[in-house]
Amino acid sequence: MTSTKLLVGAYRKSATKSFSTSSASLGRHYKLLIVGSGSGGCATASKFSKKLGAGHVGIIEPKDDHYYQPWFTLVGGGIKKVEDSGKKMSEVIPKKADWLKTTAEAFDPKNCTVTTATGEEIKYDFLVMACGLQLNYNLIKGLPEGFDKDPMLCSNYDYEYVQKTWPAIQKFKGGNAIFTMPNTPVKCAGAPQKIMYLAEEAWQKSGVRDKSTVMYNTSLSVLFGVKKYAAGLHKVVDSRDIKINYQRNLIEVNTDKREAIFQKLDSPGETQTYKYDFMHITPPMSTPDPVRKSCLVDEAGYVDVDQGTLQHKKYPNIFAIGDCFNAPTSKTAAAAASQSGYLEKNLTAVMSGKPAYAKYDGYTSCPLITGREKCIMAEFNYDSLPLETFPIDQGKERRSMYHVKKDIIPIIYWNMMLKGYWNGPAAYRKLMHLGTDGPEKLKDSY
Ligand code: UQ1
Repeated sequence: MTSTKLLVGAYRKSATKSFSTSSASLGRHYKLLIVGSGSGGCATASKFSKKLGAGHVGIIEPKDDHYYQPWFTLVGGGIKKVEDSGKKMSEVIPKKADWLKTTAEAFDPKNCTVTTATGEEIKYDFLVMACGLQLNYNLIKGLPEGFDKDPMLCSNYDYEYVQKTWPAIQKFKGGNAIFTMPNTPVKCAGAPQKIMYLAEEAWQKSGVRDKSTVMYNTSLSVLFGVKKYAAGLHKVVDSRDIKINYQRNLIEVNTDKREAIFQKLDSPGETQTYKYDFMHITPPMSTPDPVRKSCLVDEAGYVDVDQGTLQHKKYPNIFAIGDCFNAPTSKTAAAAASQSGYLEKNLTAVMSGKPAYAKYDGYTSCPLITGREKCIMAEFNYDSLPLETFPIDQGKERRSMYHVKKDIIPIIYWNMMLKGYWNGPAAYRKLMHLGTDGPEKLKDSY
């Protein structure tokens, strides 16, 4: 896996101005500094560099490439190519923003500075934390090295390991196929099971399904947190004879014996060992180490914001967007898109001396692919109530929703969201429900 540290200080000529912190002049000061150029960071940089003009927005990001991570499910399922999942960072960071190609190592919110890996202190008037989540494969004994030893271990969450998924699915000749979900919040909580449905379907077609047990070993005690979509998923699981083992948290992989050891969260101190012939692993995740160790986070290690305004609870000139904060919604790019609209309003207000006023409702969406050409399009809010865009029942498997996910949303993502022009589908939801009782009415029946 690429270490972010290795990239620190690297300097690449690119379309977007990029600064190595070692070669640029010291003592820089930005009106708005953004930490991270994932989906939330880019959308924010686009919106505010247009408003504030060139030279006033800085964005700290060490990586060379930006990946559209929802694509990885399709790569693992043999539907899309990994090469098409990303673009050069220089192409997605807006031209009017300064790209600081390094990592943020320390935060001093009282003095409004961020110290980078090269020791530069960058000053800001306003800070947006958009640093996402880090993948902690190393917290599972036997990983990450196990991925190099066993071709039947794969993981859609990582650019390298996702490339093992489809070959492993094709190689599987029967036995135990295990799909895991860890004991931490993850980005896209549906992804650990989407790949299971794609794999199971492939095994039905290749004829190995009758010789195999397909298991979803999840740390949670429910299949999905929203009743309506959990009901739809349970129908899928039952009809396809998939076994769900609740409260099982993967702690060790022994590649020599092909054994996976799970902590039994319902019987403290006990473990359970499963033989595996194929395993898809979703790793534990956390905010990046420097953020997790900073004073910006709550006890659980997430940036501590007001769940409505996304403003930091202690430092009013700091906001957060995307996967890194502690508001209780499901972490997805769709959530970040919706948040970007509220963040724009609130940060603009605070920049002109007014209070933050716009209240994010927790909107998030998870296109739950259940097979090639099938998808349950979950959309919901903080109260786990469905907030559906289309005037159809999205709790059922639908071909139309599969094509929305596979063909339409990537176009929206690259051409609208990253450029600051997509705040989620809320406006379209109202339009789509004109002439019906509307989603508000539908909500009552859930
Ligand atoms: C969405 O807005 C979005 O942001 C770009 C996604 O990102 C990957 C999504 O997956 C989804 C589902 C949405 C919601 C949009 C529609 C049309 C339901």
